[in-house]
Amino acid sequence: MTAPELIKEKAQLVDSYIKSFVINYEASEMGLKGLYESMKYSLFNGGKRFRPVLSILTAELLDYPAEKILPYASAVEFIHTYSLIHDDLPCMDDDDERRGQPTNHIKFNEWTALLAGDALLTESFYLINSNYLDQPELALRAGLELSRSAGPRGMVGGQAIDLASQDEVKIDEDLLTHIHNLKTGALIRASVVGSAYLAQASAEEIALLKNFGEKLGLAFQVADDILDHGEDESASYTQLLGLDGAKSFLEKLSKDCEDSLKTFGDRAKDLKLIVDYNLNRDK
Ligand code: GRG
Repeated sequence: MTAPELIKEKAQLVDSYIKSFVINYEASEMGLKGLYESMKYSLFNGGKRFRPVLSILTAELLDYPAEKILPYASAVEFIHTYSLIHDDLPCMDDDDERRGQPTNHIKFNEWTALLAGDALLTESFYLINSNYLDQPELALRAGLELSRSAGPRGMVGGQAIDLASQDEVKIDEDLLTHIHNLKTGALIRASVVGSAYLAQASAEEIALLKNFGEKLGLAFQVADDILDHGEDESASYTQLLGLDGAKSFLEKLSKDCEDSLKTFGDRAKDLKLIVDYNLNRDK
């Protein structure tokens, strides 16, 4: 199976699960109806589902069934979706388009977009807390990993440092890596590690997967910078290292990812496909 086929197959599982979950979003009250429409709009407008697919592949590597990890995988996607809605708001990036379509606040309005993001964030923990009551300790560990990765110690922190440093300091490679490890890398790492906890991974497996998730998270951002080369004015790896330098860095990170998977042998073949997909991705 090729990487795009694999991603498509697993992304369909995520889509079906999220669809079955948002069926609960039936509301007749006007304000609530708008809020739910806005949440659904951003959940279903063409995301690649990279993070939840990673959660599924991690679970499968550990012989934990895909269906059982779907609530956690979807929780990660809910957080990712919220972050994009808020990132597009006028007070942040002020973008009118995402994935070739109007951003949430353009399609609805600013307060609806703000609340849709808040609601997606809180729903992510509702998804975890309501679906893993049969393994409470592991659910707590997964929730801890996810909340750490999404909040001030992770994505929100990275976004804050990024915004605060834009006009003040010249961003060097160390600061750029720090920002991206938090802003992009942490959630990708949590999509792997939280899933590994729920799948009852051993301490040794968790350590290897932490390293894998961290390297893949940064590799995802470097690949993004390479794709955006020439389009974006903000600090990036291509700006700091040049296009060829960024490509070599991406190759090095991809090799590190594969090294952390070595112990798993052939069981990690699907995760290796994802590393390869990211190395060559065109969107
Ligand atoms: C607003 C708290 C808060 C955080 C925003 C994620 C983020 C932090 C900002 C988005 C801007 C950006 C380019 C971040 C880098 C991470 C990244 C490449 C996001 C896009 O992820 P994809 O490619 O998106 O997985 P799709 O559209 O496929 O879901």
